[in-house]
Amino acid sequence: MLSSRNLLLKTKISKRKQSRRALSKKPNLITKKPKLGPGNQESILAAIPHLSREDEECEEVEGEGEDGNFSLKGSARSHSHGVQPLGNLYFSTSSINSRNTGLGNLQILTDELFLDILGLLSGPQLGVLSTVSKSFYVFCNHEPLWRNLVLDTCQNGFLFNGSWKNTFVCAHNSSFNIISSGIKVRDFYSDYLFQSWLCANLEMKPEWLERDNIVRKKGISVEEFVLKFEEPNKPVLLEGCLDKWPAVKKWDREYLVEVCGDAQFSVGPVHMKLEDYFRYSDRVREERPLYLFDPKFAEKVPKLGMDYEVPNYFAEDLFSVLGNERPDYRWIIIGPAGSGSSFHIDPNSTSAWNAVIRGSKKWVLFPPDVVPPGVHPSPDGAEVACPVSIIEWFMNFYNDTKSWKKRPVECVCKAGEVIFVPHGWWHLVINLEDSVAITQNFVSRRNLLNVLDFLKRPNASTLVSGTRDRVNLHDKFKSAIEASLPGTLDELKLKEEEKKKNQKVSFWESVTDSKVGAFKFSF
Ligand SMILES: O=C(O)CCC(=O)C(=O)O
Repeated sequence: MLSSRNLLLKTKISKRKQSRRALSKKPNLITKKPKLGPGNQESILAAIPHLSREDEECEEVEGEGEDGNFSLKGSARSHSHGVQPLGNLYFSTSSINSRNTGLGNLQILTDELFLDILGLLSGPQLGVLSTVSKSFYVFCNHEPLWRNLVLDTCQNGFLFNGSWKNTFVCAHNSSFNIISSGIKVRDFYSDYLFQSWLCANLEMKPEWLERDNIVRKKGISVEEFVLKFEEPNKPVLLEGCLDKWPAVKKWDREYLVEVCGDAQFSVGPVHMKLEDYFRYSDRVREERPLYLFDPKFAEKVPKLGMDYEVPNYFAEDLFSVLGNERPDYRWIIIGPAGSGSSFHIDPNSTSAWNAVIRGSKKWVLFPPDVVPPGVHPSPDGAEVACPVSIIEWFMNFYNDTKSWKKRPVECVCKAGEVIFVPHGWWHLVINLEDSVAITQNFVSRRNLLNVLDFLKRPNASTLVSGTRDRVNLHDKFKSAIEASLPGTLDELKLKEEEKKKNQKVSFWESVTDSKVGAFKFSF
């Protein structure tokens, strides 16, 4: 039995990517990981003491990289099937990779491709295949395969049972309960499978959290907020504006579970009771935990809607002219440490506020003209490819931002604080502890023309989100604004033209010497 061990990691982690729709507020879309290009397949050069011994049961792994580079979570357990990074093969005396011997002719397939093929199979088929060889056993027990099976087959929720495989088996045959945590396979090396385990077990490094360069304000007036932040479209962290929210006092776990009762909330592609979600989030250890992200929470549990009120700064919400036809606009967000939202831009070109009620969140924001490193939007902006997990982005790309001219705006937003996310800004969020938050997206006069332009884009049917009638949203919204606020659009257009004219003048003034009417040159 092994107990605590120090990992000696010298890693160059392979950069895995996943695709997701960028502009929908659905952080847990289950999407396929695109194949990695050769440039991304650097192996992990690691010297990890061999953790794989058959018969070992869940030894705890502790410690920090030799060079202080990576820390594993205190409760981290070694890979349940003993998978090691490929670099370890070079330190092995046997130089056998049982991944290959056990796959036979299929060993030429990449791990991603092989897993994609296994992803086409049913649970029973995977179970049978896992008996073919030790290598098949490891691949067929890869937890994300079972997670997808559970999410595909248990639309009405699931009772998490320690692992996704156990959960699947118990959901389909409640008398059957697998207790074993699995067999360790000796000499199995795979960067791809190892990375998944590593990302699930890594602690956020202190240096990823220390940069806090957002502007913080307490008690500013609405006018100041509009002038200094909303008008120039800049993020700000607002302190002290949730002081009167009953939610801040009341929303501990016991209260929420009681008040929510049997209400079913959206968790990725499934719906589940809050109590069942907590059962999952307390037990799970995965690189991208499912996030509870529900746009109808206040309709489902009206008491939740009564426990908070929109801060004054965001009171104007012009989508409300659409009544019930407005796109989704408010969400309760609940998730464990490590859950969060990978890089995206908010839907329909709206701005947002996000209020933390419990826990804390690390934010990284890039302005609209800067695509974050490691993020690849499709030309029409409808799809984004980015690393599979948020922690993977930090491992592989965070350091790149240090040398960028336009460095991101960053902060840790704690319970009781609210962040303003201006429209068009890329943002990534990771929960540092179990967190509960409320977020709302809104359109004010400052952003109305821009939202209307967005809704009118030729590919509105793929870009617009949060509503069924994506194509007609522009016309409906415009007509409703004209009916409820006559003259507003003309007024705003006039103002915008004035602004453009002034900008032109000031640019002209900046390149000419206005007194002599000649160009200014500087050599
Ligand atoms: O995970 C979070 O709290 C952030 C959510 C988010 O980015 C969003 O609602 O756009």
